[in-house]
Amino acid sequence: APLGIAVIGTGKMGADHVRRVRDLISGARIAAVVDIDEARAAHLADGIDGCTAYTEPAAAMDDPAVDALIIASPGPAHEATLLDALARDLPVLCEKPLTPDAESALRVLEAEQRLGHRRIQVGFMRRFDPEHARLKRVLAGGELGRTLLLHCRHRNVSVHDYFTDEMLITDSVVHEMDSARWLLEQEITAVTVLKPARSSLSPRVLSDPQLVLFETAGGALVDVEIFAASGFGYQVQAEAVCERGTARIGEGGGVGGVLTSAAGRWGGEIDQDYVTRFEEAYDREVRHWADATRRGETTGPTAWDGYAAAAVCEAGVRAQATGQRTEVTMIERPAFYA
Ligand code: ISE
Repeated sequence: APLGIAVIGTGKMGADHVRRVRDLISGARIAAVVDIDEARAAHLADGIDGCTAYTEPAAAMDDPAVDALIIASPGPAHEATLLDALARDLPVLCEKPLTPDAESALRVLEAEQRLGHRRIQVGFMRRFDPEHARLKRVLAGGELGRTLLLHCRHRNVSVHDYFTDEMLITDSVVHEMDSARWLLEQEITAVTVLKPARSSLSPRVLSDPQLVLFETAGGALVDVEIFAASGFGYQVQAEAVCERGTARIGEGGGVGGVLTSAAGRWGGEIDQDYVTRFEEAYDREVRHWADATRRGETTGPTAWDGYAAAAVCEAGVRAQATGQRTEVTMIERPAFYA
């Protein structure tokens, strides 16, 4: 029988995962959708054979048709849902962030360790992006030598009115926290945040753009430009500066990176959104998770990766508020996650 998946939280990302599982993932089906907005869940469920709508995550977990969960609710709701899922030994693909802070992430880590086997894959989708995977292979191959610097740019077209300075760190730069840890295979030890003059075009509550600097355990430096209301496009770029050369991704505008010449201009289109820029990454991520789950395995980014990112976020938020270089506090990596 196909893997019965419940998608919890049917906002932009959750609804996209529902469509993805329904249309693209063989061996899996949407058995349930959950949203606090009852009408929204019911409307989504209506279009899918054998799919039940719920307003409570636990009710979906107790549905015998549900074998596994995709959590795409807002970050603050994740901890309770994850603990309920672990109590039932249900496999989970949890959108980032694992939880919004290190303390709650640690509680999730401890619960998974008590269970005795991994059940959580965290949705750091960049690890499944073909460009990021190629960069990872180049750096891991060792021909360029050690990576000394990683320059990152992360630009969104715009953000919701409820977006805050803090969310620039916890919602957006959290991706660079994971990709830097993954690409460099080092933990992040300290964070500094600098703010240039704010763009007069950015939402009034936001100091945008910002520059976030990570120091790593191996002595590398990572600088991240986060520009949430760039107005022009969705861009994620990275350039590793290594002892014997550089490696860089994200130059094409996404959308296949086609370069056109016409009407006295050259260039190409730029993606406007992460749902399209990382479409292939999300497809590969969910397929990878569903396939592993059907084999009874859990692979991909771990709850430890989610915890480490949460610990760096905490330092980042403090660094942003104080203007001071802030060291990251985290526990030693448990052998369970070695
Ligand atoms: C959003 O939540 C994401 O995860 C996107 O990848 C990121 O670019 C955006 O800034 C976040 O708000």
